[in-house]
Amino acid sequence: MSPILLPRRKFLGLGAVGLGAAALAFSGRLADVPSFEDLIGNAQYLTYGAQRLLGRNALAREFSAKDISPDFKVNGTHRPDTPEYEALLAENFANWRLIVDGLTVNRLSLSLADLHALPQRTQITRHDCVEGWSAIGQWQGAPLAEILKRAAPLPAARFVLFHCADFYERADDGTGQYYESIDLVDAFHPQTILAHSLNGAPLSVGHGAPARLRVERQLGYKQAKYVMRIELVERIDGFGRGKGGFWPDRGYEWYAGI
Ligand SMILES: Nc1nc2c(c(=O)[nH]1)N[C@H]1C(S)=C(S)[C@@H](COP(=O)(O)O)O[C@H]1N2
Ligand SMILES: [Mo]
Repeated sequence: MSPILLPRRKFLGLGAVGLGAAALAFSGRLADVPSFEDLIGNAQYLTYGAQRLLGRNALAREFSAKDISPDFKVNGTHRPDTPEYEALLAENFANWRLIVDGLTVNRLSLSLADLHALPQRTQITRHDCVEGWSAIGQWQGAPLAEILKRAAPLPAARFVLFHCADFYERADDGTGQYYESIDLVDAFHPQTILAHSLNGAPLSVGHGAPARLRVERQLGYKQAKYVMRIELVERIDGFGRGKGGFWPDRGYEWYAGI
């Protein structure tokens, strides 16, 4: 086989999720499935593999306006209890800045107006929490792909980490700040957005104001609220307790595919 064929095929695969030229730099990494075995447990690796076979780029089901749940439960943190968050909230997030950094060519600092000025996507999807409840809501925000394209991930980047404003607990080992992470396949999935609105209104504090992740092929705990910083990293084992997220650190799977 010509050595040129394989990279080209990988690139064509990426095209299906709507990647631009920026993706070329890390296209080789995305297809490097076996290396995930080092980072996540064997059982999870099987789940991850199965999802890949079924097509990680497939879309989550979208609903119509009549399906929107009259009540969308607030779960986890209801209001981050830090002076920093209270100060941002008091100014209606005028001084909030979303930092995008780590393994990127450009470090971004985006205001809420910047987030609104990016290309937008609106989607009506179902949120499934492991605790056994679901709710359908209409989310609007900027595709994470649009944000990442502007930051331009370096070739070493493999995961996208979301640092949140809230401490869900204050554990003795210093962990407890909410965080989550996804891989680049999900990061560039067309339904993965940084949402600023739910059902046509700015996010309430309960639902993650001013911005939260929607990664629609995964469970509720992956939908990080109160996102303050998006960090591109090569490995996820250097954060929290090393499993890539607040709940993954406490026994839930890192890859929560649905
Ligand atoms: N920052 C942060 N994000 C979070 C949580 C949290 O406690 N803090 N809880 C998670 C869980 S378990 C669920 S089900 C959803 C709940 O989102 P909602 O409050 O908008 O329903 O947020 C997820 N994201
Ligand atoms: Mo949840």
